[in-house]
Amino acid sequence: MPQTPLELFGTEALIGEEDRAIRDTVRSFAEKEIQPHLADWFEAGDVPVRELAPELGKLGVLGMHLEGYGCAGTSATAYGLACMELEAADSGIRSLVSVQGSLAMFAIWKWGSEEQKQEWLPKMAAGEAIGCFGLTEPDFGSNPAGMRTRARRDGAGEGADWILSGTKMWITNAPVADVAVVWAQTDEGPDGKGVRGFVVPTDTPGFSAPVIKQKLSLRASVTGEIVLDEVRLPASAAFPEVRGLKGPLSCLNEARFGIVFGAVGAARDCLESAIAYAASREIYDKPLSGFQITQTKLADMSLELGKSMLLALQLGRLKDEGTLRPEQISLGKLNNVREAIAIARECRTILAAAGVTLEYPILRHANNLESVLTYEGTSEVHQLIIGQALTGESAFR
Ligand code: TGC
Ligand code: FAD
Repeated sequence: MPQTPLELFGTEALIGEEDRAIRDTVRSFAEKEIQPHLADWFEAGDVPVRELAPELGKLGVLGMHLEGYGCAGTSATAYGLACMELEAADSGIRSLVSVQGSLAMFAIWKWGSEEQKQEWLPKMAAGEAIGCFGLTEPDFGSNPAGMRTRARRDGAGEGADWILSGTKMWITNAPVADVAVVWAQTDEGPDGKGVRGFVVPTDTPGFSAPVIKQKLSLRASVTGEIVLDEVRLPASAAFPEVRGLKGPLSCLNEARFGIVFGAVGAARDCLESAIAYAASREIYDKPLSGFQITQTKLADMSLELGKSMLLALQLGRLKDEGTLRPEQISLGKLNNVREAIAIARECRTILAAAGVTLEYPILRHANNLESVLTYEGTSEVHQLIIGQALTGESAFR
C-alpha cells in the first residue's frame, strides 16, 4: 500500500490530540468549502472575501491563537497546522487568515488600547470586519525604516488629532477591508524610531485602496494600495505605547510563523497530486510511477517535505513554550518556502503538459509561492537575519 510522504516520517505521532482535531476540522472545511472553487477564483483573479470571512470566523481560525475578545486561544502549533491545511488549498486563503489574525488582529491585540480591542477584535474574529496591515510602501519593502508615510499632530498636546499622508503598496485585503492598521513615521524619533501604528477605519475621508490588477501569483487573494490623503484621525487612533519598528516587526513574527507551516501544506498538496498522477499516467505501457527517474524525484521531494514538517513542528513546540526567537522563524520561513517552491516546480515536471493547467493545483501553488517567497521578508532578508544571529554583525546596510 503506497504511503503518503508525511506518514513516512511518522510526524503524526508528534502532534497532540487537540491540535490534530483542530487540524482535521480545518482540513475538512478546506476540502469541502474552498478546494472546489479555487481554479475559478484563481482564473478570475478574485476571491469572495466578504462571504468567506464569516465562514472562516465560524470555523474559529481568525485570530485563533489569541486569548479573549472572541478568539479561540489555541496553541501556536494548532494555528500553524490550520495554516498548513489552508495553504494546502491555496496560499491566498492562508494569506487572508494570516493578514486578518496575525497582522491586523495581532497588532490591535498586542499594541492596541482597551477601547480599540473592544471595538475591533470580536467582529474581526467573527469575520464580520475585515482587516489589513499597511507597512510596505512603493519605495520601501525590505527596509521599512525608510517609510515616507507621515503622521503629524494637528495642534499641540496629546489630545490633538493626527493627520496621515502617504502611500502603502502591495497590501493584502486593503480594497475590501473595514479597518487598516497603518504604520507611519512621526516626528517622535529619527530613522524608524518614531514609527507608530494607527487603527484607521477605511471609510475615513481621504482613505482609498485601489486594487492591484494583473498579478500572476496569489490570484485568489485581493491586493491593493492604500492612499492616505490627509486622513484625519482622533488622538485615540494611535497605538498608545509602542514606538519604532518593533511594533510592526512583532506582528511579522506571528505571520511568518504561520507561513513556516503553510508552505508545507502547499508542498504536500503538490507532492500528493504528483504521486497520484504518476500512478495513473501510463508511458511506454507502464505507470510513470514505476520508472526510476520518477521514484528518485519523489523520494528526494518526500525527504525535503518531511524535513520541513519536522522543522515546523519544532518551531511550534518552541513557540508554545514561549522561547521562539525571530531568527528561528527566519530559518523556518527561508527553508520551508524555498523547498516548497522547489517541490512545486519538480512536481510540475512529472505532470508535464497536464501540469500547466488549473485542472491540477501544482502550477497554481508554484505561482503563489513566488509571492510567499517575497512577502513577509524575502529569502535574502531572512538569510541576513540568520547571518546577523550567527555573526553578531548586521549586513543590511
Ligand atoms: P533593526 O534595527 O534590526 O530593528 C529595529 C527595531 O525592531 C526590533 N526588531 C524586532 N522586534 C520584534 N520582532 C522582530 N522580528 C524584530 N526585528 C527587529 C529591534 O529590536 C529594534 O527595536 P528597538 O526598540 O531597538 O528600536 O531593524 P532594521 O531597520 O535593520 O530592519 C531589518 C529587518 C530585516 C529586521 C526588517 O527591516 C525586516 O524584517 N524587513 C522585511 C520587511 C517585511 O518582512 N515586510 C513584510 C510586510 S507585511 C507582509 O508582507 C504581509 S504579506 C501577506 C501575508 O502574510 O500573507
Ligand atoms: P525590495 O525590498 O525592493 O527588494 C528587492 C530585492 O532586493 C529582493 O531580492 C530583496 O531580497 C533584495 N534585498 C533587500 N534588502 C537587501 C539587502 N540588504 N542586501 C541584499 N539584497 C537585498 N506588505 C504589507 O505591508 N502588507 C501586506 O499585506 C502585503 N501583502 C503582500 C501581498 C503580495 C501578493 C505581495 C507580493 C507582497 C505583499 N506585501 C505586503 C509586500 C511585501 O512584504 C514586500 O514585497 C516585501 O517585503 C519585499 O519588498 P519589495 O517588493 O519592495 O522588494
